[in-house]
Amino acid sequence: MRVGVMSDSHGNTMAVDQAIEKAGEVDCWLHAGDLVEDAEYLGMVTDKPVINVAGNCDWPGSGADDEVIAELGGHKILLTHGHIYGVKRSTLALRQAAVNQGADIAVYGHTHVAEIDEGPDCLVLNPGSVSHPRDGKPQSFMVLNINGDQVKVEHIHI
Ligand SMILES: [Mn+2]
Repeated sequence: MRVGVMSDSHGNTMAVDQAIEKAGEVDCWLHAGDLVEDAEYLGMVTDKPVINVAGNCDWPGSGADDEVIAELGGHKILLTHGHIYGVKRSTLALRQAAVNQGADIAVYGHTHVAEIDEGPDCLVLNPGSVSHPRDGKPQSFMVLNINGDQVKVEHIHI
């Protein structure tokens, strides 16, 4: 299955549209927060299931959870924005939380810097910001190609 992953769109629905177009066919989307409204927009325009969480800019009262475990293609994915795990300093607490909950993939955002960190026990991913990158590179998102145990990550710039 193919899972689209985006984060930190911050109200830029034009960027969301571009990501949808570049992603091609996906089975569902994950949105790692900032903003919940953009995740709702994503679901509306694609007609695909969207799993999403609240970011720090969605606090308080967005109605979305701070973290979710998504079970997709035989994998357990911890989805969270990342601010509650201090990801701007380190992703170690996030990785540990994922492993503690039996997740083999963790997806976060917040830093607006893309990351693919394989590690021994858990694949930690940040798709980058689809709207406001902070790494000097173009806006980006990811697509996970899940085929049994195998997870191939496409990092796509828009
Ligand atoms: Mn944020």
